[in-house]
Amino acid sequence: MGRLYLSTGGAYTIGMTGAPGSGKSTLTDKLIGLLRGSGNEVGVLAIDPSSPFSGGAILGDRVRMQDHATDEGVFIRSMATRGHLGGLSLATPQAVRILDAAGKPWIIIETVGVGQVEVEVAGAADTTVVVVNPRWGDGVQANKAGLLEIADVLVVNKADREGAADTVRDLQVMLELAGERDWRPPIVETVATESRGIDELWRAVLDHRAYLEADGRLERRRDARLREELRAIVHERLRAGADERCRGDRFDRLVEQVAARQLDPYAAADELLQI
Ligand SMILES: Nc1nc2c(ncn2[C@@H]2O[C@H](COP(=O)(O)OP(=O)(O)O)[C@@H](O)[C@H]2O)c(=O)[nH]1
Ligand SMILES: [Mg+2]
Repeated sequence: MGRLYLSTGGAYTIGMTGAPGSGKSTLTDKLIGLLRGSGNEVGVLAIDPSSPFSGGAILGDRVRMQDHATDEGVFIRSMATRGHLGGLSLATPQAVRILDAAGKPWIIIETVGVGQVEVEVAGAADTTVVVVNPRWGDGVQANKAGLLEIADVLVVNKADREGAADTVRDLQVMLELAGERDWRPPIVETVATESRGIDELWRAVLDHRAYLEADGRLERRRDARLREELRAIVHERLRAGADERCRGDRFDRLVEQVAARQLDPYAAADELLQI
């Protein structure tokens, strides 16, 4: 991973997040089609927070994007989040980095926008697209989950269903209440299954990219991310080191001494932390 890093930096990442079933994979599939149509290669990382053995969503993603499965210009990787050392927040940038080093200029990261870590990971893309559906309260749910805060582009997918206009209005009101921002997230209505609104969605992504690239914002965003990643790596190593110290004979002996009131736990910790 260390060596790969030096060959990275060429990719632009797009995060797709929202509730399960909101249409992220279908939208991703359409965006892949659009990008391939203009000769661009694409890497896709579909992150499923459940176990690889429960299958469900991962199989769903595969089925949804199978049109592109045999296209050499597209690389789709489904990734379960369990079993990764350091969890999602470390595993995702690593996986993105591989696709980046492989020369994919566009990388789409699909994550379920449920849970703090998932939302953080989704917000770590260059452009974050938040997908909601026309359902009473869907926008409110997204707001509660912190998704509106990380949204650069808002999508009301399944606009073929009743209430899309109401949901757009709800989102507008919530954005206004959230106060002034340099970038006002555009709201795009889509019907992914019918490829409707996909061009508008892509236009919104490109507009946001142009905005970021205009005066060093993209660099600052990426710097902040690197800072976070470096911090996470150090945390992870220190945590592993701590686990290492908290087992074995020396640890057992100290526990006994603490239990016998010969030593207090703080002094025992001091001793464990000495080299
Ligand atoms: N009616 C309608 N159904 C859609 C639309 N987009 C996706 N779906 C369906 O919604 C379901 C979930 O879609 P999927 O892309 O797997 O959602 P994900 O879990 O967010 O990735 C699938 O059955 C899709 O066919 C849409 O715009 N309109
Ligand atoms: Mg999906």
